[in-house]
Amino acid sequence: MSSFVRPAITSQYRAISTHLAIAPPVSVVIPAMNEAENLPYVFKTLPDWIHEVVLVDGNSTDNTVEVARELWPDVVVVPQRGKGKGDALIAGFEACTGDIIVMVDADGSADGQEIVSYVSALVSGADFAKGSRFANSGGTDDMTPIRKLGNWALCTVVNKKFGARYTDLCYGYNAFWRHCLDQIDLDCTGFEVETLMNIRVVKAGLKVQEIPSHEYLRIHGASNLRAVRDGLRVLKVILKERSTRRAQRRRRTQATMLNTGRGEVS
Ligand SMILES: Nc1nc2c(ncn2[C@@H]2O[C@H](COP(=O)(O)OP(=O)(O)OP(=O)(O)O)[C@@H](O)[C@H]2O)c(=O)[nH]1
Ligand SMILES: [Mg+2]
Repeated sequence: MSSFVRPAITSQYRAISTHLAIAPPVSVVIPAMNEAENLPYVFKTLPDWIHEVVLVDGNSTDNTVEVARELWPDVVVVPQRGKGKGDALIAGFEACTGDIIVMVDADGSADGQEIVSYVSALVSGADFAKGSRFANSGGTDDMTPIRKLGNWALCTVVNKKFGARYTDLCYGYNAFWRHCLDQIDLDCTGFEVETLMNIRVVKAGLKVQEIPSHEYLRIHGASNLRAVRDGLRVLKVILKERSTRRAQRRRRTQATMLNTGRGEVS
């Protein structure tokens, strides 16, 4: 008789589509500043297999928090200490308890039904599932031609400078395994957060999979993004990340030369 004892199943698999069952719990982080009118559209599209929803409230002056609690009674509300979307997301990530974290905007522009595609990529081996409006079958109803041009130019610079192969850069619909956070150490406050994540995952050598995504029009209210101001902040992040990469390379070369006795460093 065989002495093999089947190991106990510690985590429960659950179906997230007709083709896929997963074990890891999935957290959804929603940064929201005065989005009460949009939240019904956002929550309506979220799948019911989500482990938790973390809403980071940017000191909303409307009833964003009350509406969120009404729509999703178990919602975890994180009051934002600082300012900006980046600051909100960092606070939200800290509060998540799931193994997988999905970022979803609260303006009704993201379809929660796409989460299954992001999660599928992650459980199939990707570390970071990056939404793209310009990958095949992605799209946007929301971007003006000038914003498309700016995004394309910044994306081209990132691809060239960091060896990435992105088709989109400044897009807020992404998902990743929680362990990525240890490797990308986020430290920014504004809309440049998405670019910073996209650069740091490449610098950290993480496996990135682009997910075609459709961005719908913001349903109610006005955008908090200012194309020129925020475009410049994105450019600043790219240049800063580039110079720290150069400094890291220099330090590595110097260390190698010292170790091999091929040079002296002053
Ligand atoms: N908590 C919090 N959320 C914010 C802050 N700034 C923006 N957000 C949220 O971040 C999400 C994206 O912001 P939007 O204003 O839609 O900006 P965007 O999607 O980049 O730009 P558009 O394409 O023009 O809509 C929305 O859910 C906002 O409510 C902030 O300072 N704090
Ligand atoms: Mg938006």
